[in-house]
Amino acid sequence: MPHPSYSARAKDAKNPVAKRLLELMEQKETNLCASADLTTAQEILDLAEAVSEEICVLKTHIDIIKDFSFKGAPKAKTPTEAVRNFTQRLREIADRKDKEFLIFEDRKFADIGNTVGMQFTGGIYKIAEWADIVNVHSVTSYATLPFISGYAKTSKRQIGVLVLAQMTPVQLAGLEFFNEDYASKTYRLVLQIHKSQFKQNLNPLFIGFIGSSEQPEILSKLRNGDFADNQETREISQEMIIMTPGIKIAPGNDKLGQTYNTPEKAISNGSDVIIVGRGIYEADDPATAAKIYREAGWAAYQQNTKQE
Ligand code: 5BU
Repeated sequence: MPHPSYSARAKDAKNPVAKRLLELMEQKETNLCASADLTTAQEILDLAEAVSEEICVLKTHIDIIKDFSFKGAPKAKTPTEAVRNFTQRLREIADRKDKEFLIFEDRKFADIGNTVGMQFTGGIYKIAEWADIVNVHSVTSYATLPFISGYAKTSKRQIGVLVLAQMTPVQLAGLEFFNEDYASKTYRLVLQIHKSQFKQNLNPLFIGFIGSSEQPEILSKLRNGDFADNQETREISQEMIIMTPGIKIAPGNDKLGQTYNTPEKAISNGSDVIIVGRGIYEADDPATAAKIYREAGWAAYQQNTKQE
């Protein structure tokens, strides 16, 4: 079944980050998120520059960076200042009008609310000051969300939260943790909170899910709202943006269990944004690789979208 376009969904999106992302995807004609899993600030800034025209989102793991120095960085007296110099520079690259993209810190929060509060706003990373999007594990989201929600209400920065309904890899030591029951519970929890935040005139925090194309039937159900218990919920779930890691043009596995599927498979089963790490940053020419992934993702989107 063809899906509504990103721009049609942008009109209904209640979270400003979701709205901005959907608009940006349509304007830039890209549903590609590059995952910058590099360990020096300079490499990440170089990658961000190289791929900025091809992407709608850059995904980071701030806690894998071992060196925060970069060319032209102001002098930093403390680790917190060194990190802030880097995140400010990254934001400058992300906010350039013609090449804009959003920043997604893939922190996968999973603790009690008080601890997540400190992880989100504090430490040396101060994620809340620079990330547009963060993600949380569904299994602890009941505890983490009130904090992020409270922060979003008082802060001027807008934030969107993705919840892990699935993960890659799905199988861990032969046990399937991320099954249909897990995805369905995640969906129902997210939609329930999303609707109640909206009805209370709060900015809903959720913008969608992490979904895996390793289990395409579950991904499709997330997209089509098949886990909804009524029509209203089903319709609202069209706003939810599904992002999918584990993407490579050549499907397969890595040595540590990561599983790869193609951009076409992810998008045709209902994903909105493909997340590509090593397929881009390990390529001889990351800009060209990003262009190839962007074109593959965009062609798949056009094939699976209702013509307006
Ligand atoms: P890769 O090099 O394309 O395999 O990198 C995938 C990235 O996506 C990497 O940063 C992972 O931490 C991240 N990831 C994932 O692989 N699976 C998941 O379910 C989630 C994130 Br959420």
